[in-house]
Amino acid sequence: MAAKPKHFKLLILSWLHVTFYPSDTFTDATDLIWDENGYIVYCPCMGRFGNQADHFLGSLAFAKMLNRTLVVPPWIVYRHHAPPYTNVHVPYTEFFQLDPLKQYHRVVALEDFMHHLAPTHWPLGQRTAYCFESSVQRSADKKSCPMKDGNPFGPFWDHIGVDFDHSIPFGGLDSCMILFPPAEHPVLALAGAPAQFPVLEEHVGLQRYVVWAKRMVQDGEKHISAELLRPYVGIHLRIGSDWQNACNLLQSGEAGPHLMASPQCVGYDRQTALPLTFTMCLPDLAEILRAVKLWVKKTHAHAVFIATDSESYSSEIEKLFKGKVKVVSLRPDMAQLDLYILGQADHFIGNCVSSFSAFVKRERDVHGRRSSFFGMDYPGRKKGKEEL
Ligand SMILES: Nc1nc2c(ncn2[C@@H]2O[C@H](COP(=O)(O)OP(=O)(O)OP(=O)(O)O)[C@@H](O)[C@H]2O)c(=O)[nH]1
Ligand SMILES: *[C@@H]1O[C@H](CO)[C@@H](O)[C@H](O)[C@H]1NC(C)=O
Repeated sequence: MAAKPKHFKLLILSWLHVTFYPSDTFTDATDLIWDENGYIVYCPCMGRFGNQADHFLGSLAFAKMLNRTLVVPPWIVYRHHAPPYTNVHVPYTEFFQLDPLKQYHRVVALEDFMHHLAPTHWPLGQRTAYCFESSVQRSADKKSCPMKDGNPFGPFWDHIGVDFDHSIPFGGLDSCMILFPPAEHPVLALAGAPAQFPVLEEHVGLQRYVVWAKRMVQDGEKHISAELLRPYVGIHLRIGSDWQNACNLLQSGEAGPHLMASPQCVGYDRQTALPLTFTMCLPDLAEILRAVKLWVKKTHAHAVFIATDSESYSSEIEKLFKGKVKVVSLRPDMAQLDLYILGQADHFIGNCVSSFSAFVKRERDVHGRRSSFFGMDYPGRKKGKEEL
């Protein structure tokens, strides 16, 4: 029965340029027993990877609170600059393992849910959309949930072959538990993640259940041993033109210390949040070199790994160490390879405002590995005076 998704997987992997290993990722259909307490299905329709990951953690917590099984969606990857020039839906299990999530709460991959459970328990003609009353107001007929309006909404549900037959609007997520008992509302299908961005402080620790897939580990470790030397410092440069626009909000005073992922370094409490400087959002070359020099020295690093959304400044960084430190930037087709290698670094310097950096920071925290940010050498402290 698993033949269909496996075959489909090959198609995805062919453009991701990942080696295909026989799958350990698809659940044996026999483990799938219908959960009488119901399911939550959602589209990770906001943002790219970092945003989707934040939303995933919150959704996991929400499913646990409602005691419904979370249907784990694929990652939506926007391949508009390169083949296949569309959205690609990459199963969760391409990057991470499903089983560790089960230590926290019941989950099923969306692909498995659609293949094994939906035909009997969520059949055609009985698919209800649940959405906020406010979004119904925006729909064409003012009655339906606009589940498939626009990109990425339409392509997501089309990808799994879902059309909605009914709509049930509701006021807010906290009313779901009372309004929708699972006996009458077995599958809560939501237009977006039942979660906040950035991830709430109390859900940051759920990162421990997000464990890399074996093939990601193999691929990542192969690069680390072939191209890097330990100890190495990993840095994330989020400096491209889209990012410059976001950081300009700080320059113009339109944003306070809480801008996107920044609570991770300035603190979650608005009252006590540390200042968020422009350099923290958009480090210039001088700051990049300063921070790299500091942490290479402190960790006695032999290599620097650069993940970047645009420029790598690798020749400038090489010059800084007069060729004595190996400088590596892979610019992989698949951003997750950068994430993996940053996660394994002996020290990580991230961008406090970026949710891509936040993914790495959370993972490193789980494993007790040290991180800092550009413009903030000691996260959560105003001045980096304390010793390591
Ligand atoms: N390979 C690679 N891709 C990156 C890097 N930095 C950013 N990107 C790409 O840019 C995307 C940025 O979006 P997010 O992952 O949501 O992270 P973010 O930095 O909070 O950015 P916004 O969502 O644009 O606010 C990532 O998902 C990657 O696709 C990097 O260092 N390496
Ligand atoms: C939660 O759901 C599971 C699985 O359906 C069920 O066994 C369990 O009794 C439920 N717990 C509560 C507190 O309702």
